[in-house]
Amino acid sequence: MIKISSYSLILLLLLAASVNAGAADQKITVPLTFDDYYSYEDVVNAVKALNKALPKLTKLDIVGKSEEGRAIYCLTVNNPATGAELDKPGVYVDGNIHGNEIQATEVCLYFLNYILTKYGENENVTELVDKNCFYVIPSVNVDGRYHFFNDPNTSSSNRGLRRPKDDDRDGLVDEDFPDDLDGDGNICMMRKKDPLGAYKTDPEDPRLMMRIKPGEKGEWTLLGQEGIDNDGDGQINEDSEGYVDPNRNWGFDWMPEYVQSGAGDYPLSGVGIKAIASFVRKRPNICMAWAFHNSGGMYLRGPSVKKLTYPPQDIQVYDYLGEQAERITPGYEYLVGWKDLYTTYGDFIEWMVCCNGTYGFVGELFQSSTETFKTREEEKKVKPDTAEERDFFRGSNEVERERLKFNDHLAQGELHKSWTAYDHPTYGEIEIGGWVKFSSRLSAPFMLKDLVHRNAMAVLFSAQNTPEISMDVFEVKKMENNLYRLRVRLTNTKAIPTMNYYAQQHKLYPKDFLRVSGKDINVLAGGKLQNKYRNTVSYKEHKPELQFLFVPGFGSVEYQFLVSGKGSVEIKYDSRHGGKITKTLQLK
Ligand SMILES: [Ca+2]
Ligand SMILES: [Ca+2]
Ligand SMILES: [Ca+2]
Ligand SMILES: [Ca+2]
Ligand SMILES: [Zn+2]
Repeated sequence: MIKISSYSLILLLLLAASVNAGAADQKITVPLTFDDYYSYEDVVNAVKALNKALPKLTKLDIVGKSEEGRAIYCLTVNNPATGAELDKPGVYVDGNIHGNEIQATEVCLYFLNYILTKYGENENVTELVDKNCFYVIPSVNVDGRYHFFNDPNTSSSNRGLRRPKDDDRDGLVDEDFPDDLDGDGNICMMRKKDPLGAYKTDPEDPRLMMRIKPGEKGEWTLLGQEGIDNDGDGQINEDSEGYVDPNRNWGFDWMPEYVQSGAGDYPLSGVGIKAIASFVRKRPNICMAWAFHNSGGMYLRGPSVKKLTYPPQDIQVYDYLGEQAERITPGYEYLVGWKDLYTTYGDFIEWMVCCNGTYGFVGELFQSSTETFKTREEEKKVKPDTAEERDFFRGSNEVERERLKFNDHLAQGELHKSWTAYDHPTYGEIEIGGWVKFSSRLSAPFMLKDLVHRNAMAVLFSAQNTPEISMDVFEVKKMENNLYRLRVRLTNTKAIPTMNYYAQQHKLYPKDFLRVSGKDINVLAGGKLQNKYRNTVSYKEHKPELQFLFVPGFGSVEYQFLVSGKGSVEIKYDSRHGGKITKTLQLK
């Protein structure tokens, strides 16, 4: 009897769940809106809605599944009328590889929504979509996103992969998460009144504490994040989810856990990470990659370690794109990973650049400096200008006081929880309070639209600069009876070369080729035309009909062929990143 009733209850629950899922489906329509954050389910419904609204321009793939079996979606944007996917420069964009960095997904969704809804209306966008193929994975760490929305968290928890790991080596895995003691959905901080404590109340704002000076009397001891000792081992919150950092688990310059924390057991051990790697490897046309994160207001390029160098010609390309991105999003800085931030091993963008030969940027969204409550004049007196000043202010109450004013007057108190009494099983009488989950690294929703638009435009600028190649047979000269001289020019009107210099240096894949062929012709000689006026040519010794080359950004290359015979001649250019062009002509 009990069995039957609980069974029917489950059925009812399932039914209710599917009705709800249907309702959520209907809720999200194109154009998407960006006035609040999308949950994992919302993201799935959003990419489905985009795919459904523009079926000719889009293809929706499940790239793979996560550790917990959630689908990782990629929406591919390609106009088949202007060519096949792999024949066009590929631009890859993803976000939310760190589960808590949720607005990175909104940048991806905004970018998709923008190019798809403006297609056919806006000339620049139409041109951009016709020329490129876009691969957009809005949420990489889908488990992290799911748990960030659905579980109590800080703004920094649920970053990693859901690969259980015994952090405190007690034989149990993930057995002591922080606990939402007061049940408000956030993991905040705990403090206890203590005359021997190292902190006292900040006289300017009693919600803040500051370190006591030597000799001063203390008032508070900080007890860390909200939680209890779940496994009774004497420690609190010592073993929560994971930890494998999905952005330290890639295949280039991977280092084990004792060198790089969060590395995982071996490269690409994350199941979703491996699936994305395979997906990318099947798309050799990708020449530009973006990965969005959420801390600091930066456009970062590699190298991510000091010992690695990029060729200077690649750095010119990065500077061109990075400096423009800085202008598009005022306040963001274009920086170099290892030098300006810190060394990382096994990160995604470095894998894109150094294994796949793309260009790549990490977009670190969110700047706390935009959360201001001051006039410009007042702000100048407080806001740190230089990196040294920023370091000085970091962790000081100067910045925290400003954040609290923003919380009070622009978010009406929703970002910070006031200290409230709680009876803790281990610590006794304590207080719980501090910043809530949807604060700190996340823009207040009213600021979201500006953030996603500017960052999507930085991606768009790089996509406007993927190789755009034209072929010009600028001379067909009859030398004598059946001997002809052909001169071919390949021109790139954009900044990104058809093969980056790092990929050439490390022979990551074959160069572009230019092939001259025809049924009744014979290519006697062929090579790069160094100077067309002085007729200097570097002839290739073997197989002169097939030339290996690349076309630099904002530049051109010229080739010369000596051909005997007559009739139809086909000249074919084939490039991973620059597309394919074929021209035919008649020798007579
Ligand atoms: Ca453990
Ligand atoms: Ca763990
Ligand atoms: Ca414990
Ligand atoms: Ca334990
Ligand atoms: Zn991140």
